[in-house]
Amino acid sequence: MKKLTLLTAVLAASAACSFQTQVLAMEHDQMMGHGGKGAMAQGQATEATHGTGVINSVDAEGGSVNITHEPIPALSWPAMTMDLPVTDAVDLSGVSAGDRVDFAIILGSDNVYRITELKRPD
Ligand SMILES: [Cu+2]
Repeated sequence: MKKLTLLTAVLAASAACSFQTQVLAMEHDQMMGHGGKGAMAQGQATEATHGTGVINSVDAEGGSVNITHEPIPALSWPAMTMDLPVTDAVDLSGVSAGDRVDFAIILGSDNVYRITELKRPD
């Protein structure tokens, strides 16, 4: 009975997850594949890669944005919608949902991609 209750709770929690969360989880799986491979092949990925996209939401407190970016050939990334953390150098007060932005990302030594520059095109 306890197990059943737990299962029900888990299912309820899953159902509460938004469709977007499911999409993100899926894309993250894909990203592990292409992101990891590219990083391995290049060794230290300290050089910034540039991309463009549209901001869907900004989490200034958490230091991340949800962005729908165009393909980034240098990383073998297809166009996708994803959450990307930003570094402390990025001022998120200047961007909001719906903004088209140019950005630079770097793969950290912890294997996490972070936006290091984010700006609206001039
Ligand atoms: Cu992506």
